[in-house]
Amino acid sequence: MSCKKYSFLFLVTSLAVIFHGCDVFSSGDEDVGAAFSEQEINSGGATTVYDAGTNAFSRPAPNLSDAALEKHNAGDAEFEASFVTAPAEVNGGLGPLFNNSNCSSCHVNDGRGKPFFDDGSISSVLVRISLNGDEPGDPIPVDGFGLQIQNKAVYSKVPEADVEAIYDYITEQLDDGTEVELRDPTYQVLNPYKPIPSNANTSVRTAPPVFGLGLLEAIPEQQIMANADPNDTDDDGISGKANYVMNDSTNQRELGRFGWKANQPTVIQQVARAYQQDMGVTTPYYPHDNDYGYPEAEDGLDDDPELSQQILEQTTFYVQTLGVPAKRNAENPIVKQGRELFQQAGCQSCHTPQFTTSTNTDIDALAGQTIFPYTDLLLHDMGEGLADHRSDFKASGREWRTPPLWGIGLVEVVNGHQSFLHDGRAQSILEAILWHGGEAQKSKEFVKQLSENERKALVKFVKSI
Ligand code: HEC
Ligand code: HEC
Ligand SMILES: [Ca+2]
Ligand SMILES: [Ca+2]
Ligand SMILES: [Ca+2]
Repeated sequence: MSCKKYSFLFLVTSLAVIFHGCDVFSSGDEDVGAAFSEQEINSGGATTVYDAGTNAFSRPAPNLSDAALEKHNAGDAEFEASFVTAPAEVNGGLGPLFNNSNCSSCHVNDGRGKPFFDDGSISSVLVRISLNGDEPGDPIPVDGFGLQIQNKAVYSKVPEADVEAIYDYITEQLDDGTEVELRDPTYQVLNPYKPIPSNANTSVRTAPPVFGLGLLEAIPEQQIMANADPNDTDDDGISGKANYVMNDSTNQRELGRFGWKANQPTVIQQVARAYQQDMGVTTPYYPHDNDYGYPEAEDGLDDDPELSQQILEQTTFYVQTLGVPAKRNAENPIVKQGRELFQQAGCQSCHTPQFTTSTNTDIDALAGQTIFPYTDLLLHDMGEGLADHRSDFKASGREWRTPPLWGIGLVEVVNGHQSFLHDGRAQSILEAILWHGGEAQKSKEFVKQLSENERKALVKFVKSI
């Protein structure tokens, strides 16, 4: 090979590097922001998985031991298992009242449920009910209905009620004149088996994704409390309040972390509640049918608990050890610009980027991981537009837990729809942002005055998380 050719090649390569460099480091005349670190790209630390397809939420954490992986796989099968009317040889005990017959029909592909079908009929959502109003307090069950409406029942039994959504559309005008349509739902409880008291409050919830939950459970409480500012003493307009909820296995109040109002303290309690309330399946954790004075909720069989402690623990382990998808498009300059705008808008006051899990965890693979979930796991007043007027322990009728944003850009490919916020009303990231009010009003106003390109950059960043 001649020397000439070599230097020519060298010239071409260095030019390419220079042009590539320009592309990455500048857009117009401004610096668009720093590169993402290796740590930030691996959102789940050593539990990170590199799959941006339909199975992105369904991969086991790659750092599980062989024994842990075996338990995870057993739980995977349980998560998919459909339950049937008792008595049955396998997976008996469904209902008599229930919302769905398996976990994965609501948490589709370990992801997000679809809120309502186009005709307004219910899909993978559930409706909480209680006598609570706006003021914080322990949930008060409604006689004959309890704390959740079961809209299905096994053969020959009568479900509690149906629920339907009616969608209206309201227009939000951005500062540059662009109009964005927001889907505004009204819910109706239809055909109750007996009248529902007029002072009962309901709250519609969609099924959130279930990966990375063991990591969120392993964040030390002090790290979460360090961001709490319930009386807004630093006067930045953001409070951040911890929910304290009942741990039914210890009968102690504990920090709530799971559910849209952080009303569950641990993954195992959330899963045991799902078996009991969503599927009507009893476990040693909740050995009784979900009966609150409605005889149809009893199967009359002496078969409780219908599910063993071992299976309950396997299913719990499964959701605790699902890996977190890696950040996508980290090299894209627009994504870097979007991160700057995210910070300028103050989104990170609630969507806290980073935590490190405890070094002392029951599950080895989850210990000491630096993670990027983009949630503070605290409650915030989100304004009247999102209020459900139904309190849940310390959460008022206007407060919601900041949801994690990791993987949110993959919902479309995993679930084939985009439905965001607690009841799935928002059909795009921008719509979700425009519903933000209350403590997040300033962030929303900031987004409204952005140019079209800046809005796109912000959304592209959120979708890369
Ligand atoms: C009828 C639909 C439905 C079924 C069936 C269902 N879930 Fe859920 N799941 C939900 C909804 C809705 C929420 C949010 C509840 C809330 O905010 O109050 C949820 C929340 C959760 C959470 C907390 C997630 C978070 O980020 O806070 C976990 C874990 C979970 N479910 C696991 C399960 C498991 C395991 C099963 C099966 C045993 C199951 N679910 C069955 C709808 C369902
Ligand atoms: C005051 C705290 C707060 C601030 C500031 C805030 N958010 Fe949120 N965010 C929340 C809460 C709480 C919810 C859940 C509300 C609900 O479901 O009703 C949420 C929901 C979302 C969702 C939907 C998540 C899901 O899982 O459905 C997105 C996307 C989002 N926020 C992005 C942003 C962006 C971008 C900003 C900055 C422009 C921002 N948020 C600022 C608290 C905040
Ligand atoms: Ca049962
Ligand atoms: Ca009920
Ligand atoms: Ca504050």
